[in-house]
Amino acid sequence: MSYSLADNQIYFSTFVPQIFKSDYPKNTIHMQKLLLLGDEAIAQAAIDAGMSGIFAYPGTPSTEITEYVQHSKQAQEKGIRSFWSANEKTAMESGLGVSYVGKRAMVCMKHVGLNVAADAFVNSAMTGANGGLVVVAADDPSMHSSQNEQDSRFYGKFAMMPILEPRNQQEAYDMVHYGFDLSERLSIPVLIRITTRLAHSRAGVERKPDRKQNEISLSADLKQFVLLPAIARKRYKGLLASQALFIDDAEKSGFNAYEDGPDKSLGIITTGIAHNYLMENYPDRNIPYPVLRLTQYPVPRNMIKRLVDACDEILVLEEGAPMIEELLKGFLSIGLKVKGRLDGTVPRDGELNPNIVARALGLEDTYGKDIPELVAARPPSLCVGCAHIDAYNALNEVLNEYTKGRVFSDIGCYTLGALEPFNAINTCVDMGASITMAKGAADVGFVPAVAVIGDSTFTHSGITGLLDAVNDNSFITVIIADNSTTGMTGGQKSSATGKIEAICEAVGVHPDHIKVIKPLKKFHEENVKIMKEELAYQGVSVVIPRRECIQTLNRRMREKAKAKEAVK
Ligand SMILES: Cc1ncc(C[n+]2csc(CCOP(=O)(O)OP(=O)(O)O)c2C)c(N)n1
Ligand code: SF4
Repeated sequence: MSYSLADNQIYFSTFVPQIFKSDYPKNTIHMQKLLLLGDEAIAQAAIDAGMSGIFAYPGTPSTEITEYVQHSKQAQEKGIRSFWSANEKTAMESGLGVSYVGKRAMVCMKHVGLNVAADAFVNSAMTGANGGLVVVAADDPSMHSSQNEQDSRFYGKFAMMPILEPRNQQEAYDMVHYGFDLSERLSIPVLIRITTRLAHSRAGVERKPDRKQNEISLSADLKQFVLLPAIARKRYKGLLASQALFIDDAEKSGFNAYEDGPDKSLGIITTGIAHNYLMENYPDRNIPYPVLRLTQYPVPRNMIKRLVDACDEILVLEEGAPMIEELLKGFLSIGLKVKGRLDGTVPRDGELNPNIVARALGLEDTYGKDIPELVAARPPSLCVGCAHIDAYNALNEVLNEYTKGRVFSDIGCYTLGALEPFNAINTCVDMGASITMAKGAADVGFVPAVAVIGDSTFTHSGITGLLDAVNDNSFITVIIADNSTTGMTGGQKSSATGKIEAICEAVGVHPDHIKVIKPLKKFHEENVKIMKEELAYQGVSVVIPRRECIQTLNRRMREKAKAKEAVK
């Protein structure tokens, strides 16, 4: 991590040792203060706040929240359910089910996962919550490991639900407790939006007392979750009326704060972690300008008005899209002078850092060093011995007989097949798009069209696409690269394991055209022959290269050896 966080430095100075993942259970039981990643702080808070279930689909930078709960002895003792769902939508709906029975649930995903969960997410604002429901979306500005840098706050605003955006790990912990209470008090799901730096940097976190889980208790209104038009219309009016309460809460909760300063030539608005970047530039903590620190939405109108009335110009520092800045500027940008991402004071894209903030304030850069060339120029690559390598070597040989550009791929480790030396794939858009894009292309005459999809991605969003292809008898070959795990995000359990052939057959793929191959060098010729035959087949065929991910295999072996050692 190239930047230290001003507020976090205070916590570090009061805190002690480095804690590693393997220490979870020990720490969660005996220590009141923990050194935690932002993700872990959220997980620990949910455990302490009486959560009954957590549902998620892995995705950087959100994955560690659910992993922490899965490793926590305290969570086990409290009987907390935790589950890697098939995708973000099923996770969101399971969380809503927990809320329906009056218990507390958390649902976690990366920002693009919210696109997948959007139907359930937006409608959950209409049903409202019964037990506390907290949805965590982890955004990835600068796209460290994502295909876009969309800002999840827009989803919260769109759904008209309260959003919490912590500045630091302690606030992340506190906001989970607050979010569950708010959700139950105002009967609404709450969105917590974090970004990569907060999710993946550590700070000391002080815990709150452990809270019991809620008992099962249904809503007094048994029609609350029935969104038939007549009911939905009433609920929508209720949601609109609640906005005033949500704003009032944002004005009064204490998470948003107005810090006055003597120089009124400029007023600064920070959102979430941007406040830390501002503080980095004032180590003595004396900022000359008034600062409005925003971490709870809807935007607190009175606080904004106070700052605007007091200052000549406004600088908006927000991580992600210029959401508040656009709001203040208005459509015609008349009157109030607002600086930020839209006028170039701050770069339009990418994450913030203390130096970007320094430049916006006309200060000298003070932090960070350039990343050494050796590290900066290091491209990602498939692990040595990865099964995807052997699958691509076979596929490339078969496709040598055709014109280029025929492989529609998906998102996972196998996407690295786009790079040298493989140059094996031609698309990567969103989870599941491989099969459906191949179908579209094949349907209009681009034959053979090949889809490459991983096992976890297949059960996330590939099955319905395969059903479309079968129902329309599209001429495609689907390669389901089965390494029995969700490799790209660190080897979580894959919903597909042990089920792929049965799923394909159930969807309607002819059993004669579901072929399992072993992606190893010694089977190369045989694998080429099978792929060649299936590419020539005029219908839907599936080839499943199956060999475990090297990383999970090694991990299993190490654990086995350790267990053996412990028995001796
Ligand atoms: C909607 C969405 N959710 C989550 C992710 C994060 N993600 C990227 S690839 C991937 C799964 C990869 O697993 P698999 O398909 O089995 O391929 P592998 O990496 O094991 O080769 C996940 C969860 C994402 N990019 N988009
Ligand atoms: S983590 Fe597993 S699937 Fe991903 S590149 Fe490495 S061996 Fe292949």
